Amino acid sequence: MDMDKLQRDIPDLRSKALAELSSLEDRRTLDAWRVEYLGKKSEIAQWMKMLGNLSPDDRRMAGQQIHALRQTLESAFTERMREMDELEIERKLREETLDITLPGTPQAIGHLHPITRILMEIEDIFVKMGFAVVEGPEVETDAYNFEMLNVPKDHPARDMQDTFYLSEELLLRTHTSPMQVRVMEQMRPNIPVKVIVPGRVYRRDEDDATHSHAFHQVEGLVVDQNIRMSDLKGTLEEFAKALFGPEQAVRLRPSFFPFTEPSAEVDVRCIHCKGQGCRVCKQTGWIEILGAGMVHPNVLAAAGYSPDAYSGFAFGMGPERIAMLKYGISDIRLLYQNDLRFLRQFSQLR
Ligand code: 2NL
Repeated sequence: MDMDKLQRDIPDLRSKALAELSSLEDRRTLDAWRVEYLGKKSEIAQWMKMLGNLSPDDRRMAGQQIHALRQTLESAFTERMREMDELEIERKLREETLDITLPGTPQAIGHLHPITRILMEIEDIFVKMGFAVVEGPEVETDAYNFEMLNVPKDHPARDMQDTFYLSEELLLRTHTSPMQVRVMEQMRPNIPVKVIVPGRVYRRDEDDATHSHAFHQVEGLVVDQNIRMSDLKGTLEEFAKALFGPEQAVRLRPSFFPFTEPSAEVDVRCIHCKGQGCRVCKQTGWIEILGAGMVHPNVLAAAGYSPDAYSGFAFGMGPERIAMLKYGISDIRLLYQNDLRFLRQFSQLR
């Protein structure tokens, strides 16, 4: 073996092998490279075999150089393998990626009915003022629905509040007041009585844009010693501000209900024109939202409270009317027809 030639061949082989190695892109050619440069028939292997022909000095020197070359090629090979494994993993990750940022299939989750939401809103406001919320039966007795509310059998108010009768004595309630009478009886002698009663009520009415044979009511009742008309007005003022905004004002106009004396219709500043006058408020600047009054002495007495020692106020409102005003609904029947084209308009409201 020619030492001089070997001195040229070793660096030549190194640069040729390394250059080739860096151009290889897959395992199969990489394997072929290993066979060619590090295998049994490789130049390096042949050189090793021929080392025996050299003088001891040359042999040691050539041995070291060949050994160093082999180590260089081996570690370059290992490094290239590792690089290729990494590329392979990256490729796999890229190809097998699941795009979890893709939006899912939306589920229709629905939302509350506008009447339900108004009821909950009204309840919230009165609960914050210390009222309890109670519900009662829709089937009532004539006694609780009429007699104990100062509406005897021959009273003209029975015409306006005609209802559906199940028998002489049993009927579908025309207001939620019978439950308030029951609460007064059950609470006695505990005062104060301070409740609101939301619920469905009935009237013998022909359905049209503003009437329904079944609708809702929220009534409130406070009974204690020294309850005055100013307590009623203050409570309703707070309610109006909470429901329609802090600039709201209320106005009481004299009216008549058989179960209150004195009685009043309660107006708020028109929520559309803010009191300027418009079609909604018929140019008055005011809109009626409820009826109220001081509990009639006969009603207090019927529930077992002496009118000399106790007084109270009561009010009643229709959530349908409030929803129609607030959302600009022109026909009450839209609220009962379950037409999704109508109802979906309320899905985004708070
Ligand atoms: C209205 C008017 C009103 C009452 C309801 C009531 C209840 C008892 C005693 C006295 Cl237990 N009054 N309720 C009082 C005045 C008016 O409702 O226009 N509702 C929609």
